[in-house]
Amino acid sequence: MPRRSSGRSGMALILALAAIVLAGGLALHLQARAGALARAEQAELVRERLRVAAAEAAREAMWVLASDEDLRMDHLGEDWALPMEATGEDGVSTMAVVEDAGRFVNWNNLSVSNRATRTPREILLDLMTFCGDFEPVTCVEALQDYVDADGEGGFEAAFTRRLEPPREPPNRPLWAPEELLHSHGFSADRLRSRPKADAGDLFGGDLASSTVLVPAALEAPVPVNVNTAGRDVLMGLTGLQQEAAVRAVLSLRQVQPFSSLGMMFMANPELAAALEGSVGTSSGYFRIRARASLGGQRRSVMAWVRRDAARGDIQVLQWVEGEG
Ligand SMILES: [Ca+2]
Ligand SMILES: [Ca+2]
Repeated sequence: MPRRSSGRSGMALILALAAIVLAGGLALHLQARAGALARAEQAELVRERLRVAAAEAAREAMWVLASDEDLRMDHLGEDWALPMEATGEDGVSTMAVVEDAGRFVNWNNLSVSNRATRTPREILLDLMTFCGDFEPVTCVEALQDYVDADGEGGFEAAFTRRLEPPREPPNRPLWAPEELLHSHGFSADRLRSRPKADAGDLFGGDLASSTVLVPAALEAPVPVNVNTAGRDVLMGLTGLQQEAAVRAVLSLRQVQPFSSLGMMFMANPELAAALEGSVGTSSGYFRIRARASLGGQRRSVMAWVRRDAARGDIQVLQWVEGEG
Protein backbone atom coordinates (compact mmCIF):
# COMPACT_ATOMS: atom_id res chain seq x y z
CA MET A 1 0.00 0.00 0.00
CA PRO A 2 2.22 2.77 -1.26
CA ARG A 3 -0.23 5.50 -0.30
CA ARG A 4 -0.19 4.55 3.35
CA SER A 5 3.56 4.23 3.33
CA SER A 6 3.92 7.66 1.81
CA GLY A 7 1.45 8.97 4.39
CA ARG A 8 3.59 7.52 7.17
CA SER A 9 6.81 8.92 5.78
CA GLY A 10 5.06 12.28 5.27
CA MET A 11 4.00 12.23 8.91
CA ALA A 12 7.57 11.30 9.92
CA LEU A 13 8.87 14.20 7.86
CA ILE A 14 6.45 16.60 9.53
CA LEU A 15 7.43 15.32 12.96
CA ALA A 16 11.10 15.63 12.09
CA LEU A 17 10.54 19.16 10.82
CA ALA A 18 8.60 20.01 13.95
CA ALA A 19 11.45 18.65 16.07
CA ILE A 20 13.96 20.72 14.12
CA VAL A 21 11.83 23.85 14.53
CA LEU A 22 11.43 23.15 18.27
CA ALA A 23 15.13 22.50 18.71
CA GLY A 24 15.90 25.65 16.78
CA GLY A 25 13.51 27.60 18.98
CA LEU A 26 15.07 26.16 22.10
CA ALA A 27 18.54 27.03 20.83
CA LEU A 28 17.42 30.58 20.09
CA HIS A 29 15.81 30.83 23.53
CA LEU A 30 18.95 29.53 25.22
CA GLN A 31 21.08 31.90 23.19
CA ALA A 32 18.88 34.86 24.16
CA ARG A 33 19.02 33.82 27.80
CA ALA A 34 22.77 33.46 27.68
CA GLY A 35 22.94 36.89 26.05
CA ALA A 36 20.79 38.43 28.79
CA LEU A 37 22.90 36.73 31.46
CA ALA A 38 26.09 37.97 29.85
CA ARG A 39 24.67 41.46 29.69
CA ALA A 40 23.63 41.36 33.34
CA GLU A 41 27.06 40.02 34.27
CA GLN A 42 28.68 42.77 32.22
CA ALA A 43 26.51 45.43 33.90
CA GLU A 44 27.42 43.99 37.31
CA LEU A 45 31.11 44.12 36.40
CA VAL A 46 30.83 47.75 35.31
CA ARG A 47 28.93 48.53 38.51
CA GLU A 48 31.69 47.05 40.62
CA ARG A 49 34.37 48.82 38.59
CA LEU A 50 32.55 52.13 39.13
CA ARG A 51 32.20 51.43 42.85
CA VAL A 52 35.96 50.92 43.12
CA ALA A 53 36.68 53.97 40.95
CA ALA A 54 34.42 56.23 43.07
CA ALA A 55 36.11 54.97 46.25
CA GLU A 56 39.53 55.57 44.66
CA ALA A 57 38.51 59.14 43.72
CA ALA A 58 37.37 59.79 47.31
CA ARG A 59 40.66 58.43 48.65
CA GLU A 60 42.61 60.54 46.16
CA ALA A 61 40.74 63.63 47.43
CA MET A 62 41.75 62.65 50.99
CA TRP A 63 45.39 62.57 49.90
CA VAL A 64 45.09 66.08 48.50
CA LEU A 65 43.42 67.22 51.72
CA ALA A 66 46.10 65.59 53.88
CA SER A 67 48.90 67.19 51.81
CA ASP A 68 47.61 70.72 52.49
CA GLU A 69 50.76 72.66 53.29
CA ASP A 70 49.14 75.22 55.56
CA LEU A 71 46.96 73.65 58.22
CA ARG A 72 46.43 76.92 60.11
CA MET A 73 44.53 78.43 57.24
CA ASP A 74 41.95 76.89 54.92
CA HIS A 75 40.40 78.82 52.07
CA LEU A 76 38.62 78.07 48.83
CA GLY A 77 41.67 78.77 46.65
CA GLU A 78 43.56 75.78 48.07
CA ASP A 79 44.09 72.55 46.09
CA TRP A 80 41.67 70.48 48.20
CA ALA A 81 38.83 72.95 47.50
CA LEU A 82 39.02 72.60 43.72
CA PRO A 83 36.90 69.90 42.02
CA MET A 84 39.07 66.93 40.99
CA GLU A 85 38.15 65.38 37.67
CA ALA A 86 39.82 62.54 35.81
CA THR A 87 39.15 60.07 33.00
CA GLY A 88 40.92 56.70 33.07
CA GLU A 89 42.21 54.70 30.08
CA ASP A 90 39.20 52.42 30.49
CA GLY A 91 36.88 55.37 29.84
CA VAL A 92 35.67 55.64 33.45
CA SER A 93 35.43 59.29 34.45
CA THR A 94 35.59 60.35 38.09
CA MET A 95 34.88 63.55 39.95
CA ALA A 96 35.49 64.42 43.59
CA VAL A 97 34.54 67.52 45.56
CA VAL A 98 35.70 68.39 49.08
CA GLU A 99 33.69 70.80 51.22
CA ASP A 100 34.78 72.02 54.63
CA ALA A 101 32.18 71.93 57.40
CA GLY A 102 33.53 75.27 58.64
CA ARG A 103 31.62 76.91 55.85
CA PHE A 104 28.33 76.12 57.62
CA VAL A 105 26.74 76.17 61.05
CA ASN A 106 26.60 72.63 62.43
CA TRP A 107 23.24 71.54 63.92
CA ASN A 108 25.08 69.09 66.18
CA ASN A 109 26.85 72.04 67.85
CA LEU A 110 23.75 72.13 70.07
CA SER A 111 24.91 68.88 71.70
CA VAL A 112 27.83 70.63 73.43
CA SER A 113 28.62 73.96 74.97
CA ASN A 114 31.75 76.07 75.28
CA ARG A 115 32.82 79.41 76.63
CA ALA A 116 32.22 81.32 73.42
CA THR A 117 30.63 84.76 73.59
CA ARG A 118 27.61 83.36 71.80
CA THR A 119 26.17 79.90 72.38
CA PRO A 120 25.34 77.51 69.50
CA ARG A 121 21.69 78.09 70.46
CA GLU A 122 21.93 81.87 70.02
CA ILE A 123 23.79 81.49 66.74
CA LEU A 124 21.22 79.07 65.27
CA LEU A 125 18.30 81.23 66.44
CA ASP A 126 19.78 84.29 64.71
CA LEU A 127 20.69 82.34 61.60
CA MET A 128 17.15 80.94 61.28
CA THR A 129 15.69 84.41 61.78
CA PHE A 130 18.03 85.77 59.14
CA CYS A 131 16.76 83.01 56.86
CA GLY A 132 13.17 84.22 57.27
CA ASP A 133 12.09 81.78 60.00
CA PHE A 134 10.49 83.98 62.67
CA GLU A 135 9.50 81.23 65.10
CA PRO A 136 12.68 79.26 65.55
CA VAL A 137 12.77 79.05 69.36
CA THR A 138 10.75 75.85 69.94
CA CYS A 139 12.53 74.14 67.09
CA VAL A 140 16.04 74.95 68.32
CA GLU A 141 15.30 74.27 72.00
CA ALA A 142 13.69 70.92 71.13
CA LEU A 143 16.72 69.94 69.04
CA GLN A 144 19.07 70.98 71.83
CA ASP A 145 17.32 68.66 74.32
CA TYR A 146 17.14 65.96 71.62
CA VAL A 147 20.92 65.88 71.08
CA ASP A 148 22.47 67.01 74.37
CA ALA A 149 23.64 64.28 76.72
CA ASP A 150 21.60 65.32 79.75
CA GLY A 151 17.92 64.71 80.44
CA GLU A 152 17.09 68.14 81.78
CA GLY A 153 14.92 70.44 79.71
CA GLY A 154 11.39 71.08 78.54
CA PHE A 155 11.74 68.90 75.42
CA GLU A 156 13.34 65.77 76.87
CA ALA A 157 11.76 62.29 77.13
CA ALA A 158 8.71 63.44 79.15
CA PHE A 159 7.84 65.67 76.18
CA THR A 160 8.85 63.45 73.24
CA ARG A 161 6.95 60.44 74.63
CA ARG A 162 3.73 62.44 74.25
CA LEU A 163 4.44 63.21 70.57
CA GLU A 164 2.73 61.33 67.75
CA PRO A 165 4.48 58.97 67.11
CA PRO A 166 6.08 58.85 70.58
CA ARG A 167 9.88 58.75 70.57
CA GLU A 168 12.89 58.78 72.87
CA PRO A 169 15.47 61.55 72.53
CA PRO A 170 18.76 59.91 71.43
CA ASN A 171 20.72 62.37 73.63
CA ARG A 172 23.66 62.20 71.21
CA PRO A 173 24.78 64.02 68.04
CA LEU A 174 22.74 63.05 64.96
CA TRP A 175 24.34 60.91 62.26
CA ALA A 176 22.33 61.91 59.18
CA PRO A 177 20.32 64.99 58.10
CA GLU A 178 17.21 62.79 57.90
CA GLU A 179 17.39 62.37 61.68
CA LEU A 180 16.73 66.10 62.09
CA LEU A 181 13.18 65.50 60.88
CA HIS A 182 12.52 63.37 63.98
CA SER A 183 13.18 66.33 66.23
CA HIS A 184 10.11 68.33 67.24
CA GLY A 185 9.33 71.26 64.93
CA PHE A 186 11.56 70.21 62.03
CA SER A 187 10.06 69.49 58.63
CA ALA A 188 11.33 69.09 55.08
CA ASP A 189 9.64 72.40 54.34
CA ARG A 190 11.54 74.22 57.06
CA LEU A 191 14.85 72.94 55.70
CA ARG A 192 14.08 73.45 52.00
CA SER A 193 16.37 75.67 49.93
CA ARG A 194 14.99 79.14 49.13
CA PRO A 195 15.45 81.10 45.96
CA LYS A 196 18.17 83.71 46.25
CA ALA A 197 16.78 86.98 47.62
CA ASP A 198 18.23 90.35 46.67
CA ALA A 199 21.06 91.57 48.85
CA GLY A 200 18.89 94.26 50.44
CA ASP A 201 16.54 91.70 52.01
CA LEU A 202 17.58 91.50 55.66
CA PHE A 203 15.80 88.16 56.13
CA GLY A 204 16.62 86.65 52.76
CA GLY A 205 19.20 84.07 53.92
CA ASP A 206 19.03 80.43 52.92
CA LEU A 207 19.06 77.96 55.83
CA ALA A 208 19.62 74.93 53.58
CA SER A 209 22.94 76.24 52.26
CA SER A 210 24.02 77.69 55.63
CA THR A 211 23.74 74.63 57.84
CA VAL A 212 25.27 71.17 57.92
CA LEU A 213 25.10 68.07 60.05
CA VAL A 214 28.58 66.88 60.98
CA PRO A 215 28.14 63.26 62.10
CA ALA A 216 30.68 63.37 64.90
CA ALA A 217 30.72 63.24 68.69
CA LEU A 218 32.05 66.64 69.71
CA GLU A 219 33.93 68.03 72.68
CA ALA A 220 33.26 71.58 71.53
CA PRO A 221 31.12 73.15 68.80
CA VAL A 222 32.62 72.98 65.29
CA PRO A 223 33.86 76.54 64.67
CA VAL A 224 32.85 78.46 61.56
CA ASN A 225 35.78 79.17 59.23
CA VAL A 226 35.94 82.90 58.49
CA ASN A 227 37.79 82.17 55.24
CA THR A 228 35.10 79.92 53.73
CA ALA A 229 31.74 80.79 55.36
CA GLY A 230 29.25 82.72 53.26
CA ARG A 231 27.45 85.95 54.10
CA ASP A 232 24.35 84.27 55.56
CA VAL A 233 26.40 82.21 58.00
CA LEU A 234 28.47 85.23 59.09
CA MET A 235 25.31 87.28 59.56
CA GLY A 236 23.76 84.62 61.80
CA LEU A 237 27.02 84.26 63.66
CA THR A 238 27.37 87.94 64.43
CA GLY A 239 23.75 88.35 65.53
CA LEU A 240 22.46 90.31 62.50
CA GLN A 241 23.86 93.57 63.87
CA GLN A 242 27.15 93.71 62.03
CA GLU A 243 26.35 93.87 58.36
CA ALA A 244 29.13 96.34 57.54
CA ALA A 245 31.71 94.27 59.42
CA VAL A 246 30.57 91.10 57.62
CA ARG A 247 30.95 92.88 54.29
CA ALA A 248 34.44 94.01 55.33
CA VAL A 249 35.45 90.43 56.23
CA LEU A 250 34.18 89.14 52.88
CA SER A 251 36.16 91.69 50.89
CA LEU A 252 39.31 91.51 53.05
CA ARG A 253 39.58 87.76 52.68
CA GLN A 254 39.36 88.05 48.90
CA VAL A 255 42.57 90.03 48.93
CA GLN A 256 44.27 87.81 51.50
CA PRO A 257 42.72 84.92 53.45
CA PHE A 258 43.03 85.26 57.21
CA SER A 259 45.87 83.19 58.63
CA SER A 260 45.03 84.11 62.21
CA LEU A 261 42.07 85.47 64.09
CA GLY A 262 44.25 88.15 65.67
CA MET A 263 44.71 89.62 62.21
CA MET A 264 40.99 89.56 61.49
CA PHE A 265 39.94 90.90 64.87
CA MET A 266 42.47 93.69 64.57
CA ALA A 267 40.96 94.70 61.25
CA ASN A 268 37.41 94.48 62.71
CA PRO A 269 37.49 95.01 66.47
CA GLU A 270 33.70 95.21 66.60
CA LEU A 271 33.52 91.64 65.38
CA ALA A 272 35.93 90.28 67.94
CA ALA A 273 33.49 90.50 70.84
CA ALA A 274 30.72 88.72 68.97
CA LEU A 275 32.81 85.99 67.36
CA GLU A 276 35.28 85.09 70.10
CA GLY A 277 35.26 81.31 70.52
CA SER A 278 32.90 80.54 67.62
CA VAL A 279 35.20 80.99 64.62
CA GLY A 280 38.55 79.85 63.27
CA THR A 281 40.71 80.31 60.18
CA SER A 282 40.95 76.59 59.36
CA SER A 283 38.60 73.62 59.22
CA GLY A 284 38.77 70.23 60.91
CA TYR A 285 35.80 68.41 59.36
CA PHE A 286 35.27 67.83 55.65
CA ARG A 287 32.65 66.17 53.45
CA ILE A 288 33.92 64.41 50.34
CA ARG A 289 31.60 63.55 47.48
CA ALA A 290 33.00 61.36 44.71
CA ARG A 291 31.35 59.90 41.62
CA ALA A 292 32.45 57.52 38.87
CA SER A 293 30.58 57.08 35.62
CA LEU A 294 30.74 55.09 32.41
CA GLY A 295 28.08 55.29 29.73
CA GLY A 296 24.80 55.68 31.57
CA GLN A 297 25.99 54.00 34.78
CA ARG A 298 27.15 55.83 37.92
CA ARG A 299 28.28 55.05 41.44
CA SER A 300 28.99 57.51 44.23
CA VAL A 301 30.61 57.85 47.63
CA MET A 302 29.93 60.39 50.36
CA ALA A 303 32.48 60.44 53.13
CA TRP A 304 32.84 62.55 56.26
CA VAL A 305 36.38 62.92 57.52
CA ARG A 306 38.20 64.66 60.34
CA ARG A 307 41.63 66.13 59.70
CA ASP A 308 44.14 66.36 62.50
CA ALA A 309 44.95 70.04 63.07
CA ALA A 310 48.64 69.44 63.80
CA ARG A 311 49.66 66.66 61.41
CA GLY A 312 46.99 66.66 58.73
CA ASP A 313 46.14 62.95 59.22
CA ILE A 314 42.71 62.02 57.92
CA GLN A 315 40.24 59.91 59.88
CA VAL A 316 37.12 58.63 58.13
CA LEU A 317 33.99 59.18 60.25
CA GLN A 318 31.30 58.06 57.82
CA TRP A 319 31.40 56.35 54.42
CA VAL A 320 28.21 55.99 52.42
CA GLU A 321 28.10 54.41 48.95
CA GLY A 322 25.26 54.95 46.55
CA GLU A 323 23.99 54.81 42.97
CA GLY A 324 23.97 57.87 40.79
CA1 LIG B 1 45.07 74.95 54.31
CA1 LIG C 1 18.93 65.57 76.13
